[in-house]
Amino acid sequence: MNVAQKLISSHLAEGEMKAGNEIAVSIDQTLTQDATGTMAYLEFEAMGIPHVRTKVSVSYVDHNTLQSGFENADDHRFLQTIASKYGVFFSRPGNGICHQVHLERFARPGQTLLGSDSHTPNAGALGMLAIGAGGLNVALAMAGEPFWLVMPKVVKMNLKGSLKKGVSAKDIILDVLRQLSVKGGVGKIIEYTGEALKDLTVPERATITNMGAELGATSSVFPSDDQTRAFLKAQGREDDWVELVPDTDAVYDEEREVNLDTLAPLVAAPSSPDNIRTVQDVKGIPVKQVCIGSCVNSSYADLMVSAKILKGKKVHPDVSLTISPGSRQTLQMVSGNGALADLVSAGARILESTCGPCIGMGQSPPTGAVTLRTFNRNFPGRSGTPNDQSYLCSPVTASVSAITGAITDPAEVLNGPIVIPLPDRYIIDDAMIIPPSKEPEKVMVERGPNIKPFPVKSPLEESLTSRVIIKVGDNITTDDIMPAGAKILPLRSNIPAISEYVFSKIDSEFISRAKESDGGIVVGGNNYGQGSSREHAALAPMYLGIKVVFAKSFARIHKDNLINFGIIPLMLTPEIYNFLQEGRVVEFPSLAEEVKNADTITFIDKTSGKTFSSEHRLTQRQREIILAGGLLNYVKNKS
Ligand code: MIC
Ligand code: SF4
Repeated sequence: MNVAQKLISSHLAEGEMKAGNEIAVSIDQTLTQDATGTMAYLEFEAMGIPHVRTKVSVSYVDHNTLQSGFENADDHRFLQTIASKYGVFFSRPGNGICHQVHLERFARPGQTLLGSDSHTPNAGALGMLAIGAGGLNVALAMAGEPFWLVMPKVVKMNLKGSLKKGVSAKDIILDVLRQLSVKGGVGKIIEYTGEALKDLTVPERATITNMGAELGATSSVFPSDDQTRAFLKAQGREDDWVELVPDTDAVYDEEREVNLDTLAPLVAAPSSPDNIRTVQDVKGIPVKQVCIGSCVNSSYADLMVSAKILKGKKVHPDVSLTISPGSRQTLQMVSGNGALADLVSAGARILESTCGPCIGMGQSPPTGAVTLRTFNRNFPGRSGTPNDQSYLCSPVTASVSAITGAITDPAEVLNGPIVIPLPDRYIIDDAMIIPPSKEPEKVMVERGPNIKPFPVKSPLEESLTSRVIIKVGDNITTDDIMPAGAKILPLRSNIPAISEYVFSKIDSEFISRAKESDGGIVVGGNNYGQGSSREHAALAPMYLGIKVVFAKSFARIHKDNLINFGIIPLMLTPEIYNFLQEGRVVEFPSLAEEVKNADTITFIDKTSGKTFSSEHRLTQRQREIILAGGLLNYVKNKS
């Protein structure tokens, strides 16, 4: 078996491990972050279970820390008190980005992790099966339920050779994105092997597994080997180490490779993480902002690389350079050894250890300007500036460019490779991780006025007549469906309020049409709903009365979220895609009956009387969830 199969088989709760089959895996650990966590804990609370049933569950606050009004502060109090009551560790705001802190302090080789954030596979760097999912799935995992997924294919990604001057782990994953595109990982686990692994540290591996999310992959995983052991030892957790390597005769569904010897520094050009160019291709483009940080590139080594490059230099007068350390541990390390002083003296603006600019929480770039970011997503407008020009790159490329004021090839300007050895011992101080209460019955959950009850849906109607109220193209992201940013993110606990922003960035009339027709139908292209795990991209449309989403294909997490909230995902042929223009009214005469017993759903165009049918591709379990009106109803009906 390969590593992915070993992890799945040791956690298999139901089903057969054959690619394409629906299987259930038991979950050892969960993580939530504040922007998805408030809903996840409201959902968990609604299940009436007194204590989480996982080995470890952690609630992080890292997205919404701007606190420009009472909303975020109220959410933080809610999250802290509910964590304490139900047996969840609480990582306080300021302690760091969930994926970075989880890697440092909790992730364990051989275990499973389900997180309500799409970059949860970051922990796959430690030989863990780590999967991103909607908040409701994470709530169920906290309740001890296994997680259902389609058994992925396993891709062997062979890393040959070794990294050369100016080239880093980020360039490896950008190369994989060049090979596979933002939909090439759907239904797959990417497993890394090869001679290059012996030199790749766990934080470097995490850069690679993190951005597997941009491939649409179910997860990404590295073996657990000597590098893993060294990292855990430096984190004072050597006892958590177990070896986990593929069998010598392991079989994979697909094989690919990246040759590190010939790899050049790369960027993802605007506005998709798979729009890959070599830095050589784009060098010389003037840059007005450089941002170093986010869960993909904010480790101790990432910041040290920047500090080494910037030491004794000054940031270009046209560039605003921001640094967001991934965790308090990282910040303590670089402040203790003087590297932070080098960054400050070069002119860097030091931000909190949070997601910050990655999710549009401040630091939107100037109009028309290029922003160069070490982040993982450059979806249109995500930075907060309309028509933004956001390039993604490694900390090495970002740092050399911050000095020159233009995109610069580090392979050309550096004298030699910059090697940052793994420290023998990281600074270990878990004071900002609060363990759950020993007297949970005494804990009062605090709820501010921003926390509104969870909306419930009724069972699926027998028939439906509805209007197409929006038609979009390929690769629509959850940022398009339910934008984030400093104005909208604080409303994550308030579905009625956040619903007002559905599709607002791409169609300002959408909401009025949805209200006029009391809901409606959404028509999308390929890879609909790529990106985030935010269930709000399904929950808010459900609240608006959307019952059906047609698409040529769906991103995995978003499709699950639609089903979880009782919205039917229907497959489109190119012919039906062309036919379903905005404004068309269609009738589904036997909706519930067909969801229950048929593989296709019939619908009739009200103007021409023409009849069509679309595949739903729902498993038996998913059919029942849709019929019940969503996963919460389904679970309640079962118990
Ligand atoms: C993101 O990177 O888009 C987020 C914000 O981390 C999301 C989660 C969210 O929307 O809260 C993700 O990737 O799942
Ligand atoms: Fe936070 Fe950005 Fe990572 Fe999402 S991708 S968890 S917003 S740092």
